[in-house]
Amino acid sequence: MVENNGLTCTVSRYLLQRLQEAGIRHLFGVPGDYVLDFLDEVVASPIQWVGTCNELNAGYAADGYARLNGAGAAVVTYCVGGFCILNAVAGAYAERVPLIVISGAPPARRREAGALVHHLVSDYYLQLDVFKKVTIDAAILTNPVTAPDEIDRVICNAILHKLPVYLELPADMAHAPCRPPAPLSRSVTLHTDDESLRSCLREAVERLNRAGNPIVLVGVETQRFGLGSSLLQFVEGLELPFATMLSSKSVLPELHPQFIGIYQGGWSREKVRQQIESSDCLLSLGVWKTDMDTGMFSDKLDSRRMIVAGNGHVRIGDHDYPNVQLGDFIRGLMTGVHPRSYLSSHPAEPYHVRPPFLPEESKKLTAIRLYERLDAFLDDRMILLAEPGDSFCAALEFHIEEAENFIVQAFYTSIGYCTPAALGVSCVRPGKRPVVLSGDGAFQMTAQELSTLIRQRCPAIILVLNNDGYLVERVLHEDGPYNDIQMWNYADLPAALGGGTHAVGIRVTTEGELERALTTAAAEQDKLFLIELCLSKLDCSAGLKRLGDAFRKKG
Ligand SMILES: Cc1ncc(C[n+]2csc(CCOP(=O)(O)OP(=O)(O)O)c2C)c(N)n1
Ligand SMILES: [Mg+2]
Repeated sequence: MVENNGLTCTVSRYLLQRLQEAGIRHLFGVPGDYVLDFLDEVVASPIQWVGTCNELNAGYAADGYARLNGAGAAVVTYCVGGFCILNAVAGAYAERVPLIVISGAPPARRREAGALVHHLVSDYYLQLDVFKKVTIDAAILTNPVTAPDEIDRVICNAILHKLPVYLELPADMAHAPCRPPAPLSRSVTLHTDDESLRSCLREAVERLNRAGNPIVLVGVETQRFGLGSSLLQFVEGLELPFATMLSSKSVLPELHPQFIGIYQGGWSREKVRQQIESSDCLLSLGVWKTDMDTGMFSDKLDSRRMIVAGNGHVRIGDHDYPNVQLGDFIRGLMTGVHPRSYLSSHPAEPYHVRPPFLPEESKKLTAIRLYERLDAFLDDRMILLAEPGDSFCAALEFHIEEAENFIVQAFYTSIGYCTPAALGVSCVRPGKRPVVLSGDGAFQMTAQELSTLIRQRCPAIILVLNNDGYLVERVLHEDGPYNDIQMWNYADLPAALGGGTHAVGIRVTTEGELERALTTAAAEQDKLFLIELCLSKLDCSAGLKRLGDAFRKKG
């Protein structure tokens, strides 16, 4: 009978099919009775289920996955799971990551009766209402006739806008028959107005050709919209110098001779700051002027000398051009702008050369020396994930060549993101090795996910900076007891979590020990390593020191 009506699919299978079309091969999450029927369909599908220790971590794993894959998804149960993943969804919204959340829910008969079922908070629409605030689109799939269209719309919106979405699947809908998926008719590219594009290109090309020292400032949006390769073609074709920011670090290769450094307002290296702020035509592409990217708004950029493109429009001086997508603008600039001869007048500088590192066997480990060594240790087969704290202050200075080899939550800055995100990264890029650089405080937030990394046989390298507490808070403000945390034996954790011979914990206190730990980790490619790096309580990178000085100066 079902066949006769053309209802050859079920809502679960329809959803799984669309997830696969979005490139999703793994689903992260925690089961609960309201999603078990859906999960049975997941395990019967080609999508791999990756159970995490809690839903927040599933959200972070799916976020890490989405950053490299174009979309990621997590499955949770009603409210207890839904509200646990909420912080990860808020982070994905702030950072523009297409994270798809699928939540189970009580069946219709309970909802319609207003029954007091387990996990209910107040009314049956509470979770949907809350998620509407942190997603671009959200729906409860209450009707199998409309569910396919709702699924299509919601998933396309995630991919189109690079923002999270929410789908609630009541338990009785999982096996409900529905029409099978037809080829997707929705567009997943945002619209550019041709006339607006032509006009802004005319003015931009004219300005760039007239400029004496044009520079491209590359922002994070270029990465979110996958524009790295067009951008590289553009700056190379025209031989334009470029700078990146913390959130867009490594979107373009950092050993490139046209790379001038990372701009972070008044926190930048002096030479980079001067170059950017004195350019007579700064082409700002997809820049978000966040506190972290502008050195707490200490940037001094003169909008009269700028071409600013991003978030669907272009602004040149005081002229506004709406409805111009960044990719179309960059591609348009490739014709019309005259190439420069930047390289002949600017030979590559020592900034582009990695300094050799010579360890001193029994010298106590210090932050500066550690970061110097880590910079040399990283290679193109590793993806570095750096936590807020001294980790990302230090990582900012590392030389990273490939766009996808650096992941940071530079705007939302929720500590604890990186260890679970490494799980997602490892699933989506099995040929690469995630390297997490985490403070001890950040690590303690989501440390359970080490267990899933072990279970999934992820050969991650987790570097825990053991400086006995919340150093960044100690540096930015007068210290207080709220910055202290329990001292863990971090290196013992892989064994305690059942790591066996596959997961190794190493405690490092000297330069010699660091050398041996890194050499072993590099040699044993298929094992997970947790390397505990013991540092003095107030020892930090030059970057964090600069940041602390700037904060204190402001008072
Ligand atoms: C989820 C969350 N809670 C609290 C904060 C505030 N916060 C920012 S950095 C930090 C301390 C980080 O300490 P640690 O991870 O040990 O790094 P360190 O500063 O020592 O390098 C805290 C608590 C945050 N960013 N995210
Ligand atoms: Mg710390």
